[in-house]
Parts: sequence; C-alpha cells; structure tokens
Amino acid sequence: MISYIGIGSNQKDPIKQAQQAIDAIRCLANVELIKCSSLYCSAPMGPQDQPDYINAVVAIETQLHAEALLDALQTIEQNQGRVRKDNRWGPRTLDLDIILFDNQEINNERLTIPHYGMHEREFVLYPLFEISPELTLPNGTHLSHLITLCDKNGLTIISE
Ligand code: ROI
Repeated sequence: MISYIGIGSNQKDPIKQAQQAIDAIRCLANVELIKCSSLYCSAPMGPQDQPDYINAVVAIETQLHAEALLDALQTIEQNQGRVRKDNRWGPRTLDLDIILFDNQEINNERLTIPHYGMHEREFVLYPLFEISPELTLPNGTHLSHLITLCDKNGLTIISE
C-alpha cells in the first residue's frame, strides 16, 4: 500500500530536521521509501510571528496499519526533540502527518485521512504533485485539479 507523509519544520535547523526525518523514515521497519519531493520553503500558515517552514512529502510502501505507522512517525518526532505543547498553530521542530494512506478514508480519535487541511495547503499539494502528478484522492478528486485552486503563496524549492 502506498502512503504519503508530510514533513514540516521551522525550528532548530529545519533543513537538517527534514533530512533527518527522511532518513529516519527510510530506516523504519516494514516501510520502504519510494519517493521524496524536493525540500520547499513556505510562509507560515497560522500565526505569522514564527519562522518560515521547510516542507516536503515522501511516498512510502508499507504493510503496517495506519495506527502503527502513526506510532512510528510520532517516535521519530519525539526523537528529534518534538515537545507537544499547547501549540497547535505554533512553531515545531518536526511535524510528520499521514496525508494519504492507501486509498482509504480513516476517521477516528487519532487519525483523519486524507489529512483535513491538505486541500488548502500549498506546502502539501505542490510537493505531493511533484512526486505523484497523476494522484487521485479517495473521493475521486484529481490532485491536478486541487493544484489549480491553490495559490503557491510564495512556496519555493530549496533543493532538488
Ligand atoms: N505552515 C507551513 N508553511 N508549513 C507547515 O508545515 C505548517 N504546519 C503547521 C501550521 C502551524 C499550521 N503552519 C504551517 O502545523
């Protein structure tokens, strides 16, 4: 099953955080890293009094259940110094989100997949489109269509 993971950081050397996260995902048991987007620099969504973000999306192949994958991703976040505070829209050293999981729609206490905000987040849609331009969401929406509705908002590639 193919899944897509969003990576975001705007603290403590965000480029290094993103690269380290990609390496950690590559090393996960029962997970095969298939593709990585470029790293992107994006303006913060939410409060503006925080640094710009580095964002990326990776495609993985896994037989893990979504919850087990989430556990593994949260362990990576914690290993890289993520402190879960009351900072829902605040800066973070590392944020790993399951954007899409197979062709499944999942809604439970821990997971909302597809990721609830992906439609309006240029820093998710454009990296996703880079690695998977033909992608269709579980509800049949084409990613290429969502891209036409989403402004780049200054999003730039920082490394190939
Ligand atoms: N803004 C950007 N540009 N990138 C993110 O990854 C990101 N993550 C968040 C919030 C605070 C919503 N803003 C973001 O969690």
